[in-house]
Amino acid sequence: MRILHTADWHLGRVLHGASLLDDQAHLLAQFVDLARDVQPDVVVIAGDVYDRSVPPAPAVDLLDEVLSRLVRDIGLKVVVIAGNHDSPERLSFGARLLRSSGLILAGSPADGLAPLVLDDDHGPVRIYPLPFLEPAVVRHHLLQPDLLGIQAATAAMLDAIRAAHPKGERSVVVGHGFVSGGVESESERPLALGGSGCVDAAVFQGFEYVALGHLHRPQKVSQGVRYAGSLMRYSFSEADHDKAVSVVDLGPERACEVQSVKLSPRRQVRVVTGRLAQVLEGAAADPAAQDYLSVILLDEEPMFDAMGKLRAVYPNVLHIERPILQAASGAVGARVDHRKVSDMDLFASFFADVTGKALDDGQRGGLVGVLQRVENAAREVEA
Ligand SMILES: [Mn+2]
Repeated sequence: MRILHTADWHLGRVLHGASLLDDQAHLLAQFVDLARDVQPDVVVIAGDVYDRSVPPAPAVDLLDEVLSRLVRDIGLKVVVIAGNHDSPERLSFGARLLRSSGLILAGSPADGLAPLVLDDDHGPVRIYPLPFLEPAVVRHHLLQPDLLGIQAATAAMLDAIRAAHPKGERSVVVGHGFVSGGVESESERPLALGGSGCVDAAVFQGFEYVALGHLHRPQKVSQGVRYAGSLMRYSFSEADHDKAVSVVDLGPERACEVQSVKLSPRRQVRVVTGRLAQVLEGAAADPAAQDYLSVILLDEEPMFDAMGKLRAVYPNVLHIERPILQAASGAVGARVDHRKVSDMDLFASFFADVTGKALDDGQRGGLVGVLQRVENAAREVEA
């Protein structure tokens, strides 16, 4: 039994003002080719298909095209679950009609109890599509008003699945959430305030494979419990992630074999560090000058229009960071009322903010002269 596992496509995502839709389409074209090549028994997309509950129309169009190619053109079975970014109702529009075509769209916890049943030489395999679980929705669905928190809600849903699962048959769960032991990045939206969004990996005991979505770094949490990772890097905090999709081969026994396949992004999301002059100079020999960049500038001097200069050579610079300014503003500390600060102190603080250094005696002396001339000029105007 072969499963092609992917997650977190976040279609329609905007990174620092740049729409990533063309990049997503480029990667999904490769994904469709891969699916045609490896011929899985099922493709699973483990949630956060869209970036927003009301996705932009071109994102809906793209998903429509990719799903039609997989299901209609190649004849594959596809299981899609809603993640915490998706609207369960909108994502599962038409689900009852589409199921007979081989497309399973799961939005409600009830869908988790309606598995896709597949067969191979070793017998049946049941694929349980469990969307992101809101505890309130699970309480209502299972009529268990005392279920509090995502851990309890997930455990209860999995118990219901186990109770209905025929003994001796193999089973796969598709899920979306934060399973403890996984490593986070900056672009996953917290599932619950205060860290209670975490689910213990032990609740998945007994399933042959658990195809997870939510965490953006591809990773194995425990035996048979895996995050496929996101389609591409969705924040600069993911600049060290090697994105991939997982080809999972499930044998007759518990063990499964996983192969990671990398897709090639049209533009990479990465971080460049250096002084402005170095970065500008390096750009000429950079074959990937179209990448989406965050540039960390190490210069201490004030600079004019760094973004304009960088974009002349790296057109897709999306963000500039200057550690020296952050350090300086940290040192200035609490906000003060500038009307109560002398001109000298106000300028000294501005100078420290921009350069990270205090005014030296010579500079202070020079400034005293300038301030005096300004004051004299102002007095003359008043008189
Ligand atoms: Mn998510």
